[in-house]
Amino acid sequence: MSRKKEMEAWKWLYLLVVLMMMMRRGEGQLIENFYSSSCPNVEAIVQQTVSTKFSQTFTTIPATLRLFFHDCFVTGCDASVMISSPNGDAEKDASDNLSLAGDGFDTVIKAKAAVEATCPGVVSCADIMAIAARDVVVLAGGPSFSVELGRRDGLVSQASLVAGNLPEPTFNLNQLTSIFAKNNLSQFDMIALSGAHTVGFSHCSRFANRLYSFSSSSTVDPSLNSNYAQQLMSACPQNVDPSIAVDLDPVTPQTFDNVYYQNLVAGKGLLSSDEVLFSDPTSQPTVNDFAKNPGDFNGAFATAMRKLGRVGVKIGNQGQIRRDCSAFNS
Ligand code: HEM
Ligand SMILES: *[C@@H]1O[C@H](CO)[C@@H](O)[C@H](O)[C@H]1NC(C)=O
Ligand SMILES: CC(=O)N[C@H]1CO[C@H](CO)[C@@H](O)[C@@H]1O
Repeated sequence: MSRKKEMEAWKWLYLLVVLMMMMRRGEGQLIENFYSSSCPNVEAIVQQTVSTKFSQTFTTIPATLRLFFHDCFVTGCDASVMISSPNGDAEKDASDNLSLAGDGFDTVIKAKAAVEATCPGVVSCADIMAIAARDVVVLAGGPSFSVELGRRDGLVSQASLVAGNLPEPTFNLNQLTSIFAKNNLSQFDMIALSGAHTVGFSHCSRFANRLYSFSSSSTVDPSLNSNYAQQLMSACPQNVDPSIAVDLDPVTPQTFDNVYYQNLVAGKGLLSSDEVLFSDPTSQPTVNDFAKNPGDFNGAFATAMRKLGRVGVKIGNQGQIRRDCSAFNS
């Protein structure tokens, strides 16, 4: 090869590498300072709205956190769960979403309105949800972490896409692990994210089988602490009003802490899917560690939330930046 041809070849190789790096960037990457020039105060604006809403009702915390989780597990973190359909067939209308508390939707809609007032048409609803989910954790006393941004809002929201994509409270460890694995989350991440059940409520119907019809040999789930089982039976008598709900964390229901794991060790996990994390010997060591070491839980939770925020994201020119979080742009 002549000297000139060699130079030419190197030049092409260099261009190819640069191009591949640019494509990679456009492909799957979120970045922390995505809005640093287009909407530098976005995080402060969202935080302000979330804390105002929190001062009105504590439900802001669990409702916003669960909304983010459900959004991410169904067609990715793309605010598809926010869409309202006049026909009642959007993602939020699916039976698994029936119990998503209205305060989560309200928080995101208010934060979007505040952001639009300063930076119209720039910040996605999906990013606002991710920031708000972090902010509620911090407001309840949990760990802070930086949120990666650059998500675009999805163009699809269908109730029929929900079934099979969300974990059920009756799942065993393998079922829990595999539904999280489908979303690039490890069993360790799953155990840490379950710690979100340190706040919020569950309706009686989601665990009543543990009290009244557990198995042929025992009507009450033997992994339940017996005093706790008694308490639950009085809060949730058979045929109770379906709107009745009880605290997921009976000890510190309004603090984002590791007491959830101490409850599991004590047989006070409300859902089967909570208690199984302690009763299964595979996950028990991690539960014991999180119960004893709040720092380990906080670190694992923050890492897992960032990973959750990457699930199925749309970036670059995919999707759109919705003007109204509850409707696709027309
Ligand atoms: C590990 C598998 C999980 C299962 C089986 C599960 C199941 C449930 C169920 C059945 C409820 C009660 C809903 C109701 O009756 O209203 C609930 C509530 C809740 N879940 Fe989960 N969940 C899981 C993981 C997660 C994750 C990963 C998060 C967030 C990171 C989360 C956040 C919440 C919150 C905050 C509530 C309380 C909602 C409220 O009070 O409005 N859950 N979950
Ligand atoms: C999981 O990660 C792989 C590799 O980075 C990616 O291609 C895939 O889209 C991710 N899946 C989800 C649900 O985010
Ligand atoms: C909060 C919310 O939008 N919940 C909806 C869930 O789905 C049912 C219908 O299945 C709606 O009636 C709820 O409003």
